[in-house]
Amino acid sequence: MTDQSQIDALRDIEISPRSLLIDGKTTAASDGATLDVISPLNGRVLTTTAAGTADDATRAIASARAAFEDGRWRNMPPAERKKIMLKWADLIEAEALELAVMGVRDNGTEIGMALRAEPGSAVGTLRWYAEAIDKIYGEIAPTAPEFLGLIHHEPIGVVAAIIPWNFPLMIAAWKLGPALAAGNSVVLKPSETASLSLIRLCELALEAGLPPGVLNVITGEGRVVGEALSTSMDVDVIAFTGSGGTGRKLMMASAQSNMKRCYLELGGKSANVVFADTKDLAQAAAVSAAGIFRNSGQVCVAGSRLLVERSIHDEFVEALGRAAATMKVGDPLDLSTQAGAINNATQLDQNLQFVETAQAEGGTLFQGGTQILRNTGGYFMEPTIITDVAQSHSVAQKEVFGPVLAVTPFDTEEEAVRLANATNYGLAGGVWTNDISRAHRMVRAMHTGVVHVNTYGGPDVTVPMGGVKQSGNGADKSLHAFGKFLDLKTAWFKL
Ligand code: TXE
Repeated sequence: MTDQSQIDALRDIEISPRSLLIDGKTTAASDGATLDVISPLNGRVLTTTAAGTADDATRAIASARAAFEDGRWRNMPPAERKKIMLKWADLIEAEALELAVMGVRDNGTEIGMALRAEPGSAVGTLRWYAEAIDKIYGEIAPTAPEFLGLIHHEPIGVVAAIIPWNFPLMIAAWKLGPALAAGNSVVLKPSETASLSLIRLCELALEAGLPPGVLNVITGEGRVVGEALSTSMDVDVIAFTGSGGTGRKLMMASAQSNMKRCYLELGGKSANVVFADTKDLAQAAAVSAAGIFRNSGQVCVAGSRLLVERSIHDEFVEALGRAAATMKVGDPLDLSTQAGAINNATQLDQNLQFVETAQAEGGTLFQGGTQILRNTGGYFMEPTIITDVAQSHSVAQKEVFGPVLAVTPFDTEEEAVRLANATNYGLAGGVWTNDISRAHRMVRAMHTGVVHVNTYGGPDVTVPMGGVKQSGNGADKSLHAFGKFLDLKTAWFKL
């Protein structure tokens, strides 16, 4: 168990400037430029990272390609690769506290959640995929006797993993685990506003024995290095989590270059549907509050639309409001904090703007809605509940990615389904009911990648996580994630 004094001992330690990682070596950007890392805890410069250039991205891609072509990783016996990945997970686990604190100072997530969801989750994910390395078999097709049809699974080549800021280690591990376990090489691009712990996580891979060039890290601006990766003729796969706008650019860049595969996880506007027959409404309210307000709503699957049966609407919103009001928002490095900082100033402004627009469009500000703890210099916002939201309102259609919940009542199951599906997104959702048949009907009817039933959040690495509609394509997690990083090859023999 971590105690507060261990965290406090790390909260102010100096973080040295971070470099790129190309071909196993740390290196400055080709033009020497750096980016300031601003801490959302106090608005101050924490350190700098290298502002990679397009040339740097090209060098990293070339290094990844060379590593792939000479087979230093993909042709290593599976048991050896497994050993290296397991050792990597051990090294991350040994540094979990340092990684979590550095990550929180960089991205603002509350430390209690960061410890579990960042190094904790990354370790579990990497171990899970490492264990799978020597358990993926080819297939023999059921052919006529004079033929033999073999199906091989082959690594694809160079994967560009483009990572967002909300859970950098967890989400990176969802890409790195299956991509590396499958034998590919990777160029990883962290977010400008959450790169520090992720760079360290990748350095640990080298310390664990991952051969140079197999994993390269390019920090810098998305429009520079991200674009260089997406337009490259020598990247085979993009594995991305981030905004829909960037997702579109990646698909266009793919079409205009080498038609590389683009796997996109683009967030959502997930409906959390509460029926009046829910067994424990108080618990449903508490879990629903956590499902939108933890990490200040900066969670791709956040239950950001509450659809609640009209007969319990007022009672439920009151209960949820009480749960939200008692959540401790503030110092992300305090173990008792339940919602930390907003990652960056732009995101905070955007959140506040959503609240204004929601009211202008006819919504009612039930609770919250303002920036708090200004004296810290950091970016904090109250958990916010907006009622009387119609599905046409922006707050019901657009991802806020902040602690803002939009509430809409419904009268029938049919109406609940219609409202739940009435957005362009389809990442996640929730259903609360004591009627097992209704729960199954809702799971079938909700057009999303994940449906939580009588809970919200927390599915582990054993199950896929990915969106439908404009929430993206191609799932992270589970054995299905290998499909993104392995090609099928048929060998057809005449016997
Ligand atoms: O995302 P971007 P931002 C949503 C959320 C949030 C909004 C903006 O709604 O408010 O996106 O966040 C890299 N080519 N999500 O600005 O820009 C960028 O450097 C290639 C939802 O951070 O999409 C970073 O590494 N790459 C979400 C990554 O893309 C580019 C998580 C994501 O940044 C690029 C985060 C380009 N042209 C934000 N431009 C989720 N699905 O959970 C930027 N990048």
